[in-house]
Amino acid sequence: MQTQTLHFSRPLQAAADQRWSVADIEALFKLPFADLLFRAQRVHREHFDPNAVQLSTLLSIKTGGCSEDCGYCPQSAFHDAGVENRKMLELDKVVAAAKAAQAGGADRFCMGAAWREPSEEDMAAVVEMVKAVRDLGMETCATLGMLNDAQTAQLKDAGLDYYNHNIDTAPEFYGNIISTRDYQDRLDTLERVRRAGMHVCSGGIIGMGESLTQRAGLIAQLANMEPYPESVPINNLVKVEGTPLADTAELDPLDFVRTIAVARITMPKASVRLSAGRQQMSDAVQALCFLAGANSIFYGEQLLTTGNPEVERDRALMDKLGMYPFAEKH
Ligand code: SAM
Ligand code: DTB
Ligand code: SF4
Repeated sequence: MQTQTLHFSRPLQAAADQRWSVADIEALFKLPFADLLFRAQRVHREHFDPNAVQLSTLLSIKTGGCSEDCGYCPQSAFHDAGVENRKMLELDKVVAAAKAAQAGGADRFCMGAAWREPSEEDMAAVVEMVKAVRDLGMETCATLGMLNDAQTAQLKDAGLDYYNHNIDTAPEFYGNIISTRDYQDRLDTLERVRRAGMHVCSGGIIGMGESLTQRAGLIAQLANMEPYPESVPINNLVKVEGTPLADTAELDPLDFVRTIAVARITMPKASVRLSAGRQQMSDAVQALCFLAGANSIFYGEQLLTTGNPEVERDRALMDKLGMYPFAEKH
């Protein structure tokens, strides 16, 4: 990648009414690597303990057979990725998984479902799950697809802390990846989540063949939300055999690190989560991601249908880097 040194008129911390242009963000991406990381690290240290990492554990409460055609996703009914369709997990299984996650050190439990949107019956079951996980004293998160106003109110009442709903990529690239919904559908759900008073968790996937401008476009969409999401998962595409994106060209890991840094600079107070793709990442690249401002990970052997590093590997990595779970020190 061609790099350039730029002097920005924009202060380090943009005022609330300032919007990030795609060009500004693209210029950040093109900074020399050391300048970009230094700037990201400085912003990170202004707002966070740089050695603490927040741990979220994921559980797929309803797997496979989804009616959306997201090109990256092994759970779409449009692709044959060998994922077995399962009915919704029973409440006791969810509670057992949450207790195990808590015992392992996770402070947030995220329940994911392969739905375009939940039905009324689905919602009744999820509400019970949210209440039960909350009663354990964990933070709760769910990702269930599109929601209407009644559903966001139900989740808020149940005590849901975060709702994850990714915008995934830039608006211009969205149609290349998904055809069964449009960008505005995602933005509408996020707006409803915000209005209902829950924390917003929204991010995207890097390495789907998007251009640098489109990568900057994704970050601009997130950073210009008012307010920007409290939690921003940055996923490295997990290439699953049988999905349309299985043969996408390999992303340079340093470009992934750059994306984390740019997210940190443009969304200084957000929790930036180093999300899918960690299993394939070396410890060195993950360390660079933390240096670039990532301060949250998915913790536990499994994401939704694909693998994540073993707990032992993550514990060893944190020890090696002198890092500790956020919940242990705060
Ligand atoms: N169905 C709901 C939805 O789409 O919002 C919730 C579950 S969906 C699996 C949650 C997110 O996982 C997607 O928005 C996408 O960002 C991410 N994801 C899915 N497959 C992925 C893959 N192969 N690599 C990286 N991220 C992926
Ligand atoms: C997010 O941004 N990444 C997580 C979570 N939010 C729900 C999901 C990653 C899924 C990776 C593919 C899989 O395991 O099926
Ligand atoms: Fe369904 Fe979500 Fe997968 Fe898209 S990302 S196919 S909506 S489970």
